[in-house]
Amino acid sequence: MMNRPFCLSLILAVGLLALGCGSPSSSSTTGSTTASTGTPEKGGEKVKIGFLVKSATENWFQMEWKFAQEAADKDGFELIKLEVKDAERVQAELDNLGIKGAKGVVICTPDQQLGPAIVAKAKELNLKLLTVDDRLVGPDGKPLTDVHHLGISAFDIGVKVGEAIAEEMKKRGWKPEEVGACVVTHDQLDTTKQRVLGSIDALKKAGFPEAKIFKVDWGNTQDIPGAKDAAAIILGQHSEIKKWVAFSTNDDGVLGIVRATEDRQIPAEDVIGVGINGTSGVDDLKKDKPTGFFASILLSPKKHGYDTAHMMFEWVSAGKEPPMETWTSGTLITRDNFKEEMAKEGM
Ligand code: FCA
Repeated sequence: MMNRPFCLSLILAVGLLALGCGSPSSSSTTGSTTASTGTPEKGGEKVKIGFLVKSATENWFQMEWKFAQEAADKDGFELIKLEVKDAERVQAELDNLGIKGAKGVVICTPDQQLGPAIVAKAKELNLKLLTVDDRLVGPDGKPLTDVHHLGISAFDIGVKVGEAIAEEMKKRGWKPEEVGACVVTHDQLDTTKQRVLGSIDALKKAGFPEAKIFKVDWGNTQDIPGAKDAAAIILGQHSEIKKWVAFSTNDDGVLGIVRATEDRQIPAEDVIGVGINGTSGVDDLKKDKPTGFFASILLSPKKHGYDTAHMMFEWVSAGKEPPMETWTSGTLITRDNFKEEMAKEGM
């Protein structure tokens, strides 16, 4: 039997908890946001969900966060947005989420190889885990298929890029043998490898000679200046080639290649660059004068941001498990249709 003073303090403690006292204070981490409406969790505190991305400066991830925040505002949970550039940040921010009492995390990892470490940490902290964009892999390099994931159909989207390039080459009357393909890639990241393989496959099917496809590694910091430096190497090695097509894992890679062609005074009409994402390439499509950035495959940051955050909320608050795998597709956008297509995606 419980003694009377202990029993009284227990009742008091339970009462205080019910009033929301003694619970962890609301977030003070940089970039974290508290939704303003919605249903509070038991005890007066909102459900907390982390949304961790590998780059806070890339437009794509800013858009994912924007849409994830819309889900948080609608569903009434607190979204904690954090950038995780390396293994150390991933561990530290997952620990922070644990301290804050978060119930789940959506993550685009900076390194797929962190798979087992992320899974172990999430388990230790009792965080439900959903990966977005870049899939976790195990020590054998194979995807961790028991971790819920939402990503793009990488190979198929790469094919769309290759087909768009081949079609535009035809329209411009280019002969495949007079053209070079400049490809900025990072094969260690599976989604990148698949996208590029898809584009190469489509180009080869359209008669593009494999020997004229020049690949260069983007390195670990995948930004526009990095892609530009990488592309400059290829363009410098093949100054005899006057017409270029350009593709990569995303818009930033292609924008880097296009900027490198501009540096070498290659006219915009002699360059056909097709990106993926739509989120940063659109800035070139908006310019008055066309650049070498001809088109992009617009993905859905809404599905990748809103849907993942909402699925996580449903999982932690109502036990509704998301599908193990969700694969999204994309739509070709050019200067002609980008406004309508982006409006359809809420952008
Ligand atoms: C990867 C890329 C991003 C975006 C996303 C869907 O994470 O690095 O640019 O394409 O997949």
